[in-house]
Amino acid sequence: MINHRIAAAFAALEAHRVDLASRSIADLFAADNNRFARYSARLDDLLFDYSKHRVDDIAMAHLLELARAADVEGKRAALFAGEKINATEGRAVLHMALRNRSGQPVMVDGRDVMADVLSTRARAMVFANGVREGTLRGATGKPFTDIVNIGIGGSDLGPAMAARALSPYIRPGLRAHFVANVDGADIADTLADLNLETTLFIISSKTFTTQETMTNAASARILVAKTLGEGAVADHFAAVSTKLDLVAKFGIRDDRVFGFWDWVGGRYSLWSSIGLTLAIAIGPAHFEEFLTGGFDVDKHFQEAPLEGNIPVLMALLGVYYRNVWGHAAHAVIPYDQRLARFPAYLQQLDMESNGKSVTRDGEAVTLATAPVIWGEPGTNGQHAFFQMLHQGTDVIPVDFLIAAEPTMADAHHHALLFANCLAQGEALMRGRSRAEVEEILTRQGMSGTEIKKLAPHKVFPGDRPSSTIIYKSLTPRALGRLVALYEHKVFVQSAIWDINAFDQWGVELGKELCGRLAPIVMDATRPVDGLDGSTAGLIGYRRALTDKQAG
Ligand code: G6Q
Repeated sequence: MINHRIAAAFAALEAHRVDLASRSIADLFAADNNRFARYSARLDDLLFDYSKHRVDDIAMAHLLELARAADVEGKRAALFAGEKINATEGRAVLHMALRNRSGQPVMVDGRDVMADVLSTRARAMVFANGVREGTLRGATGKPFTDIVNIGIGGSDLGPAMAARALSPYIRPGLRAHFVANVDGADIADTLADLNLETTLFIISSKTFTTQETMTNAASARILVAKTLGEGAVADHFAAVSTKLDLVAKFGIRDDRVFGFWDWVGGRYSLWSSIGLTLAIAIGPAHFEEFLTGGFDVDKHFQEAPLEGNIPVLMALLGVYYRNVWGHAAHAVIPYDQRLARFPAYLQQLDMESNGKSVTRDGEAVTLATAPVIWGEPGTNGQHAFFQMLHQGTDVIPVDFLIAAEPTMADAHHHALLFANCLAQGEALMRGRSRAEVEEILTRQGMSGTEIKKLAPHKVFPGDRPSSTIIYKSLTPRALGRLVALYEHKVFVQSAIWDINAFDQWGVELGKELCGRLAPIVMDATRPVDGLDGSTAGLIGYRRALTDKQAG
């Protein structure tokens, strides 16, 4: 049940929406010369521009009241204090400890965890340096050139996204690869061009039981043993996990195992030893800068007043469009090619965290929760799905992400990239009216009949909202800030919707059913009785296509 104050804030927002719906965003700009300055917030060089949204001071006041009514500040304090806010798993949520630069303790169950955090990281960084410098080598004495991270979900998406984002920082001669899918094509294609003698595998799995990761790890192990000999396994594997006993069984040497803790959720684990492949690739110093970027945002999130607090503003605008305007999707479009995997990373962060239908107390939610998060880099998207953003029947709020200057790329290209990014935000916001279209076509000398036919197709409704996040360049620290901003955005939304953002029970049923189906799929003599008609039919059809006897 949402409390009376929250209900009142939503009612006020609903009532005010009617008023705002009759005013265009362009009108809001016309009425306020200072709108850009007033509707933007900064964190060092990072600027969050939210002036192109359907908000005015009244809407923002209601949204901030909503945050207070939902006790976002109290829930934020509980998060940072290490309370077991992930109640369904009985866990604290303290990935912020991994990037804590304050010198202050971080308490879990009455114990400061910082000493463990720092010593584990120090060990991992020594290992990373050894691989980079070639003091740690493969079984045949050659230095490593290729690092293959085997992991999935939270043990893959973050490091893979970040390694791509920070590719200019990767040491020449080193390559980072990521194998996730149980589809054997993933590992086969990744290894096709690699020399096993110079390849290091890092098995990244919090639980060390995940089907996909264990299957890929076993295949890699067999291959290494077959090609280089069983004795080479110890030299070519390292692991990141919280389950040290299971890692030992796999045969990975103790000094090549890096732990983390159950208070680090999978999709929040990039900051932990799960970042090992990234740390090897970009080096410990850059990895530390990435952590510092996360800490910058933790400080900002805790200290900035709500009205200038970027993750809070991002969250409130998201709630506003989801619950007050009824928009069911949210696009994240980086005008930064190296952030190509950022939308996929955010899909997990946002949709696995907030894709819930019950409140923390287990009651049905009364408000819609996580929108569909999607996106691809600009300008590519402009030549694909932007048509729908501009003229489709659904309004999809957009986050544009762009650097002020390129990181090791051509300045001329970047100027065009930047202009494209701004042009899209402007076009979404301003649109083009029927009268404007008619005037343009008339000027082009088109006849009245032709204009009548063509004009409707050239109208852009406009008033389609977007935020722009701009940062100086995509450094490790800037990336750390971006990731942490979205983490806290997701947290604030969960606080308003009163849901647990840190469990993921919705992924379990499919795993369980797969456990039941896999033996039937593997053995064509097993009967399909008891399965639903479609599942049984599909198994039968596969058996027929693969020339096996239906059981
Ligand atoms: C993330 C989820 C999930 C998890 C993967 C991999 O929050 O829990 O994506 O990261 O299922 O799990 P392991 O690291 O345990 O292999």
